Amino acid sequence: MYPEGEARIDPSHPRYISLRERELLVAGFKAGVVVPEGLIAHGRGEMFDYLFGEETLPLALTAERAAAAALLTAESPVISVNGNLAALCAEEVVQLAETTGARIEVNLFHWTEERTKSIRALLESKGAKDVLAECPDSFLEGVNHDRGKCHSDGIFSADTVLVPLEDGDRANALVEMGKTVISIDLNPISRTTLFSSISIVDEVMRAMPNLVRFSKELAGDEARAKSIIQSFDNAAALKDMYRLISERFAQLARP
Ligand code: PTJ
Repeated sequence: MYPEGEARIDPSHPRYISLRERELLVAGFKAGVVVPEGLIAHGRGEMFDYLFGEETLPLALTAERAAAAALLTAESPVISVNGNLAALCAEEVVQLAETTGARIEVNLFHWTEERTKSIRALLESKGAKDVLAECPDSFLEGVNHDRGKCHSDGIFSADTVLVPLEDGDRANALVEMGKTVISIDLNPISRTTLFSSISIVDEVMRAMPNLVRFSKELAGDEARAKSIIQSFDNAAALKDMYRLISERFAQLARP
């Protein structure tokens, strides 16, 4: 789908992965999947990724394992897909839905029927089945923008929702409804990260394959999955993350 972008970047470039990711988003923008605001959002994320050395921290891996366990043991899990996630990780969304039995729902901040259709088509081209997209028939209370539009047999009735690159309002509304909310957001102090039940502070293109891997590893071992969830403490994990970031700066500040 993205020959133009892929052809321009030489894999020997030291920032190849990051540059390729940008090209995927630009191609997604040209295809009507990503909104211009999505390009800005990505830049905000990249800035935070420098704090983590552009790699998955062990703390993030622990959250990813707990998230996979939560999706596997949920009654009605849903993966919420926006434009950026579709452009970057469509295949992993489909794989994760397959390994965890989660439904896929297209949910947009900058909502248009046309975009929901394009994103559904992109997911289907990667093998997704039964994607909830057009014609949302429910609305989340407490969300005063289009992100509140959802499907009654998807996000509205789900017990566990994975929300990559989210805004805080909806994450909070979903938690208020009693759902387990799993976020993926590079900003360690965003409202989404602070409100979520399991906050994955990692780059989405690193986090999603990890979720797929962990869900394959844990599939069929419900006891282990449940014990992983029980021993995971989100608030403590975030505090450890803040400590790690401050230590990194303290080290840099040493004479
Ligand atoms: O497709 P739509 O219409 O639903 O719109 C999607 C965007 C992303 C434009 C919309 O959700 C939005 O405006 O998001 P925000 O409020 O800018 O939040 C995006 C969050 O995701 C920020 O905290 C970023 O740090 C973070 N982020 C951006 N890119 C990545 C990321 N986190 C992980 N991986 C990334 N690649």
